[in-house]
Amino acid sequence: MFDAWETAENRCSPRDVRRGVVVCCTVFYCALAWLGKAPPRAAEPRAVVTNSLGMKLVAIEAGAFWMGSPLGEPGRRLEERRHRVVLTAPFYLGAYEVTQQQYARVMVADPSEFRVGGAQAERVTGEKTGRFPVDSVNWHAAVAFCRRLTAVPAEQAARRSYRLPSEAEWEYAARAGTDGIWSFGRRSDRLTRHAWYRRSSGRRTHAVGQKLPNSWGLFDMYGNVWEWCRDWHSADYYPRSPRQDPAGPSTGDARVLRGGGWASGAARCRSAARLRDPPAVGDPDTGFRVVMVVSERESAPGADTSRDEPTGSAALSSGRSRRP
Ligand SMILES: [Ca+2]
Repeated sequence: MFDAWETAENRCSPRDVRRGVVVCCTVFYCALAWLGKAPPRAAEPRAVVTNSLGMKLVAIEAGAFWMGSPLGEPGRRLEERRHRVVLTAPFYLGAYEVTQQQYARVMVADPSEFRVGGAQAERVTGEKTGRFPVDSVNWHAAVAFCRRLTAVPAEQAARRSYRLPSEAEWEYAARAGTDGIWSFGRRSDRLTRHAWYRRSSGRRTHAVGQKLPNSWGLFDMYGNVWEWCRDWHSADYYPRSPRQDPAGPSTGDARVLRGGGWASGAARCRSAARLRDPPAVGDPDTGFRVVMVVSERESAPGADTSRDEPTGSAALSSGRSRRP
């Protein structure tokens, strides 16, 4: 009988062994995820471009994902209806939020409250805030930053243009291939390792890039400052949004913000959490990061949100939000 087991037909082939390993690993990881103890995903090597301003931008591939949150997710709001989204074009996304130093070099002025001379200077006494995220920036000013950066001769020569991310692009990047509450899992006690938020921030912003990134190399996607997206906000948009490259409603009275900020609770920092603010409002927990697109054509295209951008002082004025 034992001889029979030793026949070539009955020996485990290398393929059988590999299958066994894959099955065991899958069961193991599913079990950990079910228990909320999924190990952090290893960082995936991705192309990073450094532009003429010193900003690092991470290559994000086209792909599909589940946008929104499932029924039962803690902190979920009705507007987060889960749906499938396909992004058909690759893009680059800032590895960090735009900093005060970068903003000031492009826009000359800096609206930030968390800096010397700012309205909340006493909270950052003795600190160099150049690498803190720009705060108190309204949507119009963020769009103007993208346009002016696109017009920089070195960026034109490299055929690179800048804009705000669409809401779908932002969530796709924040999830980094995951579909849970946060890219690192579902345990809120781990958020302090990834985010400056209500329980970890000391009620102020912090230099970008100090917390753990997600597996695509993106820092501070949760917390520090809320990040403007390009889209108009509508609470009932998801059920009617196109599956492919959704760009938000055609009009509205508020723009989308994502990721939570230094004053936010854990629920507001979820991958699916949405916020809205009028575009002329810039709160001290509001900033942004940029998308970069490299053109194949001879001349780089301009930022594509100019139709909504006012000119002059209106672009830089800042009010306070009436957030829900
Ligand atoms: Ca952020």
